[in-house]
Amino acid sequence: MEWNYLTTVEEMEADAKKLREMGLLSGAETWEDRKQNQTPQCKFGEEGICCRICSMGPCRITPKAPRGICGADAHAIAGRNYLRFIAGGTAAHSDHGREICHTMNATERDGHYQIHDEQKLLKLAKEWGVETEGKDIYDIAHETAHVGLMEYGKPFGTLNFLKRAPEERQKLWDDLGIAPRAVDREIATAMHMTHMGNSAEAKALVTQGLRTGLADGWGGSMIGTEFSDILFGTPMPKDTEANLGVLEKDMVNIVIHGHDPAMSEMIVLASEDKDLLEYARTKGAKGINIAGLCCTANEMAMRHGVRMAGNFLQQENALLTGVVEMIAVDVQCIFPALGPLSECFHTKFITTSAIAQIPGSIYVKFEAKKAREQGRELVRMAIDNFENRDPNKIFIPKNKQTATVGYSCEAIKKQLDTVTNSHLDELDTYKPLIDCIKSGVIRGAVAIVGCNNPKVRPDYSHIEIMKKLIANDIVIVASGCSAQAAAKAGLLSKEAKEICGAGLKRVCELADIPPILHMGSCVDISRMMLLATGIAKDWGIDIPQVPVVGCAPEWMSEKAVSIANYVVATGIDTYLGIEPQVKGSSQMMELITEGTRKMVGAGYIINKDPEDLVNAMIAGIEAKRDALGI
Ligand code: SF4
Ligand code: MSK
Repeated sequence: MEWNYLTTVEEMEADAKKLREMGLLSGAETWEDRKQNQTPQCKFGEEGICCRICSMGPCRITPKAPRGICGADAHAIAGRNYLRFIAGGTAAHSDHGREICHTMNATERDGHYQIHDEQKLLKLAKEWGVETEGKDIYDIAHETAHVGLMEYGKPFGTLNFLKRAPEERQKLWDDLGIAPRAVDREIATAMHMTHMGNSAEAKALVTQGLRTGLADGWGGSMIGTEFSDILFGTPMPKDTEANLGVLEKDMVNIVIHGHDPAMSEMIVLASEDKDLLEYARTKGAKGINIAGLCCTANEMAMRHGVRMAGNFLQQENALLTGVVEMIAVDVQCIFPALGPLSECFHTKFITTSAIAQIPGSIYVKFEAKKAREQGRELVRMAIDNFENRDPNKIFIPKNKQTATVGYSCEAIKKQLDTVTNSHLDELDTYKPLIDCIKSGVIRGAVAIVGCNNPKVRPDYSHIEIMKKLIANDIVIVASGCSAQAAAKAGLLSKEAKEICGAGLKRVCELADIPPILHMGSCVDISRMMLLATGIAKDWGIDIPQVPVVGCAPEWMSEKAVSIANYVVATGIDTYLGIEPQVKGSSQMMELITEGTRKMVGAGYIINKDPEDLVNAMIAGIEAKRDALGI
């Protein structure tokens, strides 16, 4: 039977168009308007050959002027810009992880934050050598948080989590000198190397890029993920819904946006408080509806089933519906445009972190020791704002899809156990998945991650690439805004098995999973590194041999380049639909595509055409299968 349940990109674009037209009546502008004003974009910036890291500049490279005033050539300038990009991304992910450590350090048995996964905490404490015998779980939490915090600045040694990688990888990283030391040390080294008058050699800059990226993926991000699981619970499959249709006309709508789950956790809890629900009713609302954007949405969807209003380029559209009483943000991927945009509506724009202070917002600094009360105050403020809606400005698109989210590594293994008649000693293994890959029932796996980018048609590449991969029996793990693109289309629903190849469809039926597994937020790409590691270890091969690749078809942020670097350094080829800004240097282009392959066994494959990109991925996976003789 033909299954015709997906929401198409055309339908999403029609919703966006209508919202934009409505917005224009209220004086609102969106990224589409601003993009037009920014076109054409600066070619020197696009090619990475503009340098402004000292005040002798800015210098830009042309055939007539092949060197900056200090003598830096295109390779030096593009390489330094690239490394600074990575350092920015690593800093953002890792500082997020550090904040979560502080939140864990603030946990108390009767406090605002508590421990929700004691087993995971005990396991981590043991891994890190924290004594657990006869100790209160909260003392263990605080000591483990201290060890986590030391990972950012310890003076000696390398990061603790590197020991989780396959031994071949660890040795390779040591031999190449890219095993990251403390997280902050690698970011500082990257900034120091790129200061005026230091490294001008492209290869040295790319090598430090790999080490800085590893400090993110096997450091800051992995800490963020592990500690979030301990604090808020390790995700298990949950049903939810996605797209702007999750906003409710008759309810108080609060949109949470950003990355750090600590603040939004308190808003979600407050929205369930009976007295606040009653208060909302006294104001004429039928209830309190929390909806998420970007990675905060992923965090809350996979632990609470909170519905997802959309991904990165949908943040303005959420406000344009005219029914958002409050948008509360934490850190990262927040458009400064939300300030002026919220003023076109009744929406209260709340910033909560000193890291992301934005004009036009109300700044409520979130503090772990007051968090529960602060969450309640914000919800109350949103309820009070319900009566200020302008009925003439309301349009809620109908489109929404069901989705199953929350496939942590633990959840994937648990689900796989349902397909085999595993003996107890076979539990906690990826062997059923490996058997499926070996037999060809599943050809391989792709990790699809990353943002939207106005340089390409939003969501189109994500969705088209995913559809073709699953039709070719390739299972997908997804995170971040890519996972939300899939959710909006309906590809995270179990029914999406109907558009899979026969092999993957059968696996989805047996394991009761969707063909695209939602693994969480951007920091949760660290989960994907552990998944690849687990498969390689259980298979008995090195990571680059596994028929698994990564893909970021619409990436835009510094964080994405940091991610791409740790994925490549982990030995996983990474397919990009947006070009890194280094094209002005032939050396840099060679280094990021082929040079890293010689070092770590993986590199970038770059193609702006989604059809060509997905075909290259399928060919890449088949080549890995051939090499294994399967
Ligand atoms: Fe120009 Fe060199 Fe200064 Fe860069 S570091 S701005 S290339 S003089
Ligand atoms: S939110 S980094 S736009 S994936 Fe993690 Fe989305 Fe990219 Fe932000």
